[in-house]
Amino acid sequence: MSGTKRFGVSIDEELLKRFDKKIEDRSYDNRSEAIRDMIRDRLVEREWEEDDEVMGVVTLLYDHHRRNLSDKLTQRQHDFHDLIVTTTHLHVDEDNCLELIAVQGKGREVREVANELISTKGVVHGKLLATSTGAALS
Ligand code: NI
Repeated sequence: MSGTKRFGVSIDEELLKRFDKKIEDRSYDNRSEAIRDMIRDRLVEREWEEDDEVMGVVTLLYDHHRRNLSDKLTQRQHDFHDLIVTTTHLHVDEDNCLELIAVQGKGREVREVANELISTKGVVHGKLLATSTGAALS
């Protein structure tokens, strides 16, 4: 990590008031950490836009009684085995399963595997959490 620099920012008073309220709601102790997080968040978005190496987590909620669904999801994960880092399966209750699938690869490939899994018929709720390898953030 490189050294820390301080810089001043001119900002509209009303906008700053709204910003302070927002960061207070999110439990930030100070503006600096909130601003650093916003910058990192934008940099991560940029990694995805630029099709850089990224990481993500796909969540899939489904009823395992649904015919062939578990097999289909497993097959799709094997189809993309080079992008899947790990999978965790939680038996939420007697019917519902939640899978957490960590994926790594180029932004476009990771989005593709996420879309393939989430759009599988029978998946009740699916989401892609888009994050980073961290290589460009430190
Ligand atoms: Ni299960």
